[in-house]
Order: sequence, then structure tokens, then C-alpha cells
Amino acid sequence: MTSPAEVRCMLMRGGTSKGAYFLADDLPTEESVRDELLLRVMGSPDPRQIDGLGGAHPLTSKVAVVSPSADSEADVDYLFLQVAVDRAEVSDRQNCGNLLAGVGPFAVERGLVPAGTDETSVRVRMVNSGDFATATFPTPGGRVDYSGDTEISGVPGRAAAVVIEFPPGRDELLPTGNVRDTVGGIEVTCVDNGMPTVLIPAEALKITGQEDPKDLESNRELTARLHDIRLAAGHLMGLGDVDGTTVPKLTLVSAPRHGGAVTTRTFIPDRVHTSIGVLGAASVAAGLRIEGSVAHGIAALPDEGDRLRIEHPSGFTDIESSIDRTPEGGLRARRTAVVRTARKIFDGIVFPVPRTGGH
Ligand code: NQM
Repeated sequence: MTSPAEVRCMLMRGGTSKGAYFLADDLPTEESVRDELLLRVMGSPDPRQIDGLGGAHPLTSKVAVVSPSADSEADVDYLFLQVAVDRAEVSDRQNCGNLLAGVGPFAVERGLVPAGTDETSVRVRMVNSGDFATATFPTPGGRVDYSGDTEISGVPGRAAAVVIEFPPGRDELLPTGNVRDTVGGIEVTCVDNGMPTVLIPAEALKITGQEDPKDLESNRELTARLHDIRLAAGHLMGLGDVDGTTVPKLTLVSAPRHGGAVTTRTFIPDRVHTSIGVLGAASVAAGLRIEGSVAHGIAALPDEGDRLRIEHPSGFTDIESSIDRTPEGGLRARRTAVVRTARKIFDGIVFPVPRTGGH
């Protein structure tokens, strides 16, 4: 199949991430052709992504592919693709709850879903995991309005709220079947509420957990140790060999410092998140609530209500989360909801780097 020389594309900020949004129909259907095209769109591999749309960080090198859904539970299908920055690699092995915030508005902009007169709810099937979410956002007069009063940490200014609700989880929250596992001599909790995550007490790594992301990334001894922990945890979580993949994420947890429930630093997995992913936060929130988890004793859980504040390097993420027991005695997420914002940055035609000069 041939690769197009130009493609219709919308650049959007979704939560604290930024990505290129495409209709599936505007991309090649063959995966290898599509992925090779997306590398040229984003300007990968190149640490600066100077010749493409990518922003030289995993959080700004993302793609959403949206199409009408054949599932009666959803309006649209959303496939998330992580385009590596300095490797020629496109991965569908994880979801992204931040880009998810832009999917509803994009679906309305492209005419896949009719807008309501005040607000619109779009039911999304997340193709990567088969999970569902409903995003609700303002559409006064039948047009998406991105402006509003909602602030989220990690994004300057204010914008319209995109409220994202996740239905009760279908899967067990503890993929290893254990509340704690010992990996690389450290007790961790492996949890998955939409994002496979390994919770690690910062103290066990002899750090405070408040360090700057750059300092953590440049601590070679720490990153080598975390690499080994991740590989071992990946096997325990049933993910196989996770070398070179983006899941599981590693979240270092420590006591809250600013009135929230916990302080976090999340490796995604080589770079440190400047905030925290949405589904990453959903997994951390569920993990905090599991009695006996390595995070439970560290966390300051509110006495009542579902809302938890997760502190991270650029502020906090508030997330509503509750868990319960399955009839079989396992643990699952009962409810997860989060408020994000999103914004259309440009809509037009992107010109991928031509297939010459070593690409
Ligand atoms: O966890 C980054 C992000 C993400 C993923 C990452 C995300 C999520 O912040 O739902 O949003 O963990 O790779 O965009």
C-alpha cells in the first residue's frame, strides 16, 4: 500500500499531553505502513523531532486514531499510538487517558458525533485495552467550546472542563494476584486500573520522592535499578518481556506534602512524567485504597468520599476512585472519574518527511 504525501490532521492538547489526531480513514490501513508514516509525521527518530510535529518528549509525541465504533456501547473507537522520540518505534501497548480528553471534541469537530445544544457526551471505546469511557464537554449552540474556567496542574491558564467517567473495571486490580510482591529486594504493589503500574515506596530506593524529574532521570544508579525492577515486575504482571516497551509504568510513592493523598514521581518508563497520566493516576488511586498495598500506609486517605488528590511534580491531579470486591473475592475498580481540559491547536494538512535521506 502506498503512503500518502499529505494527511488531514488536527493537533490537540489533551490534558497534560499533546498529540496528532487523525480519522482512521485518513491513514493507511496496513499497520506497518501507517506506523512508518506516523514516524515521518512526528519527526522520529530524532531526539529533537526537529522535522516533524513531535515535541521531543514522550508526552508530546502521541497519536490518536479515531473512527466510528461498531460497538453498541460506544460512539467512537480511539486507538492510541505512542511514537517514540529517538527510536523508530510506534507502540499500541498502552492507553492514554490524557489524549482521551481530546477524543470527544475531535469526534464532534469531524462530524462523527452530533453536538448537543449545551453539552455533548461521547462514549469512547479505547481500542488498546477494550475499556470504555464517557467524555462530557460543553458544546453551546452545537459547537465545541474549548474556553472555560477549569485549571489543571501542568497546563497554564484555564479551559473548558472535559469530564471523563470510566465504568466499573472488568478486570482484577491486582494482576499478580498479590497485594505485595518482592522484586529486586523491594516490596512493591502491582496494580492495573487502566494502566499497568508498579507502586514503589520512594524510601525503599533511598530517595525522598520529591526530587525533580530531571534529577531522577539523570540518577544512573536509580534508573538501572528501576529498569531491573520493571523487567521482573512485567513478567509477574503477565506482560512478558517489557524491555523497550512503555508499560508497566513505575510510580514512586511517598507521603503527601501539600494536603493531598500521596506524592508521586512516575517513570513512563525512561523519562519522568512532569505530572501523572490519567489512567496512571487511576491505577495509583486504586492502589492507595487497597489495604496492605505498599502505598496504603503511606497515603493520607480522606475520611469520606471518592475524591483523592494525587500530588506530582507540577501540582496535583484530583481523581474520583472507589474499589470493591468481586463475587470471586478479587478487587476491582467500582468507579473512576477525572476532570481534564483539551484544546484544538490547529486543523489542517500535515506533510510527513519524504521517504528519503535515511528515514
Ligand atoms: O496514564 C503518559 C500521559 C500519559 C498516559 C504515560 C496517560 C494515562 O500523561 O492515562 O495519559 O504514562 O505514558 O499522557
